[in-house]
Amino acid sequence: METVVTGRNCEVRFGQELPTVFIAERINPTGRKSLAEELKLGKLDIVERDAIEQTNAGAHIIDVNVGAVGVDEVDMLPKAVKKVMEVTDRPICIDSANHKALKAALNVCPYKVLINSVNGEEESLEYMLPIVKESSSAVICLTMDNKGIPNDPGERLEIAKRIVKRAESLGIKREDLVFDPLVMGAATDGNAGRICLDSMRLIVKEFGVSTTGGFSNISFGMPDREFLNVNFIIMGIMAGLCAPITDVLMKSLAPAVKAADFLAGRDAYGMNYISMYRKK
Ligand code: THG
Repeated sequence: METVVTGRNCEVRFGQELPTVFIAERINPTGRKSLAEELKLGKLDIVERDAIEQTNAGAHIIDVNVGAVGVDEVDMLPKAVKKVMEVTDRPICIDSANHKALKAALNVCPYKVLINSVNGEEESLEYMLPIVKESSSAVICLTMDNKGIPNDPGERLEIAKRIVKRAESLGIKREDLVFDPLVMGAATDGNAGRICLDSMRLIVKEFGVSTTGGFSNISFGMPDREFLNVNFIIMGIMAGLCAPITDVLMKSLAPAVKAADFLAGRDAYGMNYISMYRKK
């Protein structure tokens, strides 16, 4: 099973048997005051610069999130998506919980995007899944519902089952469902990493689907976040992680992931691993 998304001149594929794909996370005002201030003023200079920088750093897909207090998402999300499409040919991941903003953004994008996200809550299933179907998009599915985020991996799997059932009843294909077993901060819950990866293994075993997750969430409040983030992504790869949402500007990310893909059997004959050394 392979998930496909498209950009202006390219197609990006990911799945259990394919090399890891990076969803670049930096266009997100959460925890980034300068970007939040700019978006409030209706400006897109940082968005433009981030899109270019992340593309040059090896981003496969660009996540676009403009949600912040004082920002009109319905107005700004399509503008940001347009700006990103102007400066990069990469596929886009539209990151918004606001279905009106999501629709507006889809209207300006002629390619197959990744919608971020739907979850197990009735309201989310009701609003988001028809948009996914109508726009022929792929969608990130969060294993949480109206009761919150379960600590038990078996319960996260149950939520995943409900989402698969609902999506398939609308005719959405399984390869267009990308599961996010939810990465929480390890600083506040020392078991967060293990619970997330155990959930991922269960979901992959049950459905064989593609997976993602906000892998930078693991290190909130900790020193040397890059070290923790990269190590957690490496652990994720052995548990079936296909396309982490991550900071592609981290220098140690790409070489570590090339090694992990090879060791996990996702890089036949180590061709990608070897070609990295040829370039050096
Ligand atoms: N799952 C899905 N989507 C998501 C998340 C998820 N989208 C948002 C988020 N979580 C993933 N993206 C980020 C983006 C930035 C950071 C963490 C996750 C981050 N930013 C720095 C901070 O807040 O301290 C600031 C960076 C800077 O200033 O340069 O850590 O879980 N589906």
